[in-house]
Amino acid sequence: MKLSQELLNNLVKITSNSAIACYPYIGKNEKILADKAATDVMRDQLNKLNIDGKVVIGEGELDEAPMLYIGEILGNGNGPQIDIAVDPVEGTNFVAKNLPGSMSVLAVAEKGNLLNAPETYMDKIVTGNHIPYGSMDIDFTVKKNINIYSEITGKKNSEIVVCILNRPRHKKIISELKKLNVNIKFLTDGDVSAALLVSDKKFNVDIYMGIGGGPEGVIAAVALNTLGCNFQGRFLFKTKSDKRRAKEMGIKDLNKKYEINDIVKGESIFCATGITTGDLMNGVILKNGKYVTETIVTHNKSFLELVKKEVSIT
Ligand code: VTB
Repeated sequence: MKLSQELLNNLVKITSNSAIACYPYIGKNEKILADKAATDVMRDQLNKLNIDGKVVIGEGELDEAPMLYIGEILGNGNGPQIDIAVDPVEGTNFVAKNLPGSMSVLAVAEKGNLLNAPETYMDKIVTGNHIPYGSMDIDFTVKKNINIYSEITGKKNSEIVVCILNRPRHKKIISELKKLNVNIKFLTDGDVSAALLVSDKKFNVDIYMGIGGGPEGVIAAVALNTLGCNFQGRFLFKTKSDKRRAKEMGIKDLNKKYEINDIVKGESIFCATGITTGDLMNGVILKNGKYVTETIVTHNKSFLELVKKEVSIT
């Protein structure tokens, strides 16, 4: 394996430590400080790894440093060449307000195997591995997608749960879902974890849909790939500078619909550590002077699927 078990263990430690770095900021209404604390730890610890890494999904461009920026080189250079996607704090508002569901996230793939994506919105549709590939499509109407889902699963509309970000841009989709008598799970933020909720029946989410962050879509796709779920997305480029930036990053067709295989290839690892407790995992706990964290990990080549790992750090 090119991405070793040692690398995986190190990544778990890094997201754990960046989650712990946020602990003092939970419920302090300081989302910028929380993000900076997590980012500093993530950068510092990634730089110590035996990797020749490059950030392909980050939090902005060079001029927006100190965030981990697209194109930033990480690691000591002595190891595998890898592409890195970072989201030091997914759900900064959740940390600031002490609400459920914030996490610290890293995803890696062999060099050239993770989509280089700009910071823009993405229209997404995500379903679990019980739905055959290609059944549903972001270009179908909401009604058609729901009908297809209902036919495949035998569920009535009133038994289907669709998860979507609660945003004005989704007014039309939401009103169609209501008309169809489909249940809605509204998100305030955090569509990386929301996309993963389709992966297991216990989360009671059938479909994730709507417009969220593009980087978050790419990161979620790494985990969904290992889990055998379906993900389709299309970037939305509004301004001229968005479009120019996308072209510079190698995106030729701005209207392309991305399937998982267009986003991540080869070996990949996804790691997410809870900061505040959410649907997927517990948040950071401080007990007897030790921090205990919970991380979910996927590694497609070792068939590691949503394994939870606990790390204690004194
Ligand atoms: C989502 C959500 C993120 O951004 O991607 C969202 O998952 C999209 O942007 O947690 P808007 O808030 O502008 O709708 C976040 O909320 C923050 O990165």
